[in-house]
Amino acid sequence: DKDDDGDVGIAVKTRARTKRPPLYKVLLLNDDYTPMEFVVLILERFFGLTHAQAFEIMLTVHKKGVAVVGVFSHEIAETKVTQVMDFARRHQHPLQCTMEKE
Ligand code: NFA
Repeated sequence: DKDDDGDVGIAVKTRARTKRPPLYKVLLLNDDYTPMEFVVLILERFFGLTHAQAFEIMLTVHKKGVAVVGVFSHEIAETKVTQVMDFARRHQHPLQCTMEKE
């Protein structure tokens, strides 16, 4: 109370709101031209996958059209997308990589 503080008031508790930052899926899209080995190389180089894991995800993209290659914070996801798009462009492959909020 706003008087002289013997404090006879109502205690109102607020819940500690711990908001986790949103996560983003990084997606790789199929196309008809990018060589399979090039996609495998990208997955090894930028996503730290083993050759076997990289090959498996590459095949999933090839067969299904798209696959999630990893889930990251906004900043890390953006970096991965940029690295993949730059590397593909430098090698003149049309490979597309995007991100979306989980
Ligand atoms: N579809 C491509 C091919 O047959 C391979 C590919 C896989 C491309 C995954 C892009 C992503 N050469």
